[in-house]
Amino acid sequence: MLTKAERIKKSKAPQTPNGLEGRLPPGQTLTDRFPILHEGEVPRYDMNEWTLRVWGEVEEEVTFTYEQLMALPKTTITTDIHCVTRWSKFDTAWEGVLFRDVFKLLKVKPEAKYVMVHADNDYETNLPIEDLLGDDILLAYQYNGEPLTDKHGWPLRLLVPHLYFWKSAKWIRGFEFMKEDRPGFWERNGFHNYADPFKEQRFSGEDLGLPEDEWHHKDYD
Ligand SMILES: Nc1nc2c(c(=O)[nH]1)N[C@H]1C(S)=C(S)[C@@H](COP(=O)(O)O)O[C@H]1N2
Ligand SMILES: [Mo]
Repeated sequence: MLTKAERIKKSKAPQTPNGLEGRLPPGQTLTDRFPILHEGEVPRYDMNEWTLRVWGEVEEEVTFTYEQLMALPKTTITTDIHCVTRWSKFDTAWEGVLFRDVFKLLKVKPEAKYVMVHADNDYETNLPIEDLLGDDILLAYQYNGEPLTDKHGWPLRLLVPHLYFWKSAKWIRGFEFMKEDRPGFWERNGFHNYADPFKEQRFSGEDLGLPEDEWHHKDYD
């Protein structure tokens, strides 16, 4: 049984079409469709119960309701996205709250350097805090002018355009601030810890534990 990382390693790298160098990362193919990829089932929510929780290296834990997040300033972003399974999509349009605008409301301890993003169902992905403070890092609730669909992460997903798309966790539920880095789900399963698509940071080089049939929920819209 091939793991996801092993399968991608075996896939043939496409040639970058002329004129797209610099914008299309190496080994990627452009798509107009919007693939749907995730582990497990699409979660269902009672929005009266839904929260986004912040904990770890913070002076105070904070829990946001959806209403509180919706009341924060809105930001719209048009950006390219790149998935490690070799598709990229240009000019995707998102609306949400800048991570930075939420960060300002928190009392994160100075010794915190990393964030573990917690999402349903039992998904985690790790990033340096610095990578979340840019002006294109969103907690997104709209795509192309419409509310996110369930499959693309409604009610709230992270958008981190400069890293492979597995870092853009769907169905986010919490941020854990950490002094030391710790690998998330794909980062423990053969994928790169940082994941810069322009440097082709796809794999970790370690042994892989996850068979492909455990992530077969692949779909498009
Ligand atoms: N909660 C959660 N978020 C997730 C995943 C997941 O399995 N669970 N998969 C990641 C991966 S591997 C990819 S490529 C993108 C896909 O997002 P999309 O389905 O909107 O294209 O979601 C990321 N976010
Ligand atoms: Mo992915």
